[in-house]
Amino acid sequence: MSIEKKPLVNDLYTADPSAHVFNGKIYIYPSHDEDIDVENNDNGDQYDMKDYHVYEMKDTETYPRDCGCVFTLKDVKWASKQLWAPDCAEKDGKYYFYFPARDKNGMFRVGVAVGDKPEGPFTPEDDYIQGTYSIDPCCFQDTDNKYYLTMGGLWGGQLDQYRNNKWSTDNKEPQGKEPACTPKIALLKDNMTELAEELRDLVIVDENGDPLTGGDDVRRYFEDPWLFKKGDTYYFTYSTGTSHLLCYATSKNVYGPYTYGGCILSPVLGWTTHHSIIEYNGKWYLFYHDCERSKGVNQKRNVKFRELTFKPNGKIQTMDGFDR
Ligand code: FUB
Repeated sequence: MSIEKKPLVNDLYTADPSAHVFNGKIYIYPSHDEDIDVENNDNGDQYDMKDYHVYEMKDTETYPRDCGCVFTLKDVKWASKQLWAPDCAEKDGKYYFYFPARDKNGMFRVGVAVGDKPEGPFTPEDDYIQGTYSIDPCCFQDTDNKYYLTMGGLWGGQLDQYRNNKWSTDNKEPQGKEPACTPKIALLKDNMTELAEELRDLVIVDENGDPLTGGDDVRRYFEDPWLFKKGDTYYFTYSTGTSHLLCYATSKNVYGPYTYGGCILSPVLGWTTHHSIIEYNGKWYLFYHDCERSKGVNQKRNVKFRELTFKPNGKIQTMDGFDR
């Protein structure tokens, strides 16, 4: 029986799956949701994660193996709480696990932990990556072997409190026709643990080339950046948060601007929607989460995957998040 669209992990709650193919196997780097019943708020306090597990899939027919806990909050010197959506990249036989957490001042930053194997364990660096802020790091390896880090999330993720990489509580989420907040992107240094440049705006534009606006909540970026390349086209994929969609935008330049392309997945059960996309054995797959196992409790999520279809013109076929 196919395991597509089924919860892949059934003993822990898992969310925010970043999938990668390393050494011919699929590795999933998810958040580990705590089994807690708490009030929800817009600050995301209900997502109070304290460690990470990594999962290994030997193929797309077999449930993943839990490779165990790869590090905990206590191992991260600079962090105070909330180990949110991570990602992982390989370079020269070393594995770099990128993760967001609140620092001791309550500000979200992105850290990195280094290991020798895709399944971990990973040792967190003593401090967060200087110049980073907000949440949801995604590390993209380009075909020229340059690596880029993208990040950003509104509300609890604090992206709306920044302009030109400067933080102020005077900065508010753009409304109406104001240009939307942009996710951020920067080249990584060769050591993979530092930014090679300041974070840049990754601008998403509409069919007329105009930046998406804050009021356009079915298209504008909210959180959950993912970047991949198909042929000579970069696909930037993301969640619209408040409208609960996974969407995509394309560009011929890694820095953008990216032109909005459409919806990948309609809302799933639960408030958040979060994903990654990989090519494996000639097919494309969407990894995502919903709240099926907890019957809709937002902070108790489960990761899933399903095949993704590209049309001949490069457009992505929209799928129904409730089609199980
Ligand atoms: O898991 C905590 C947060 O929820 C993630 O960082 C967001 O993308 C959303 O899925």
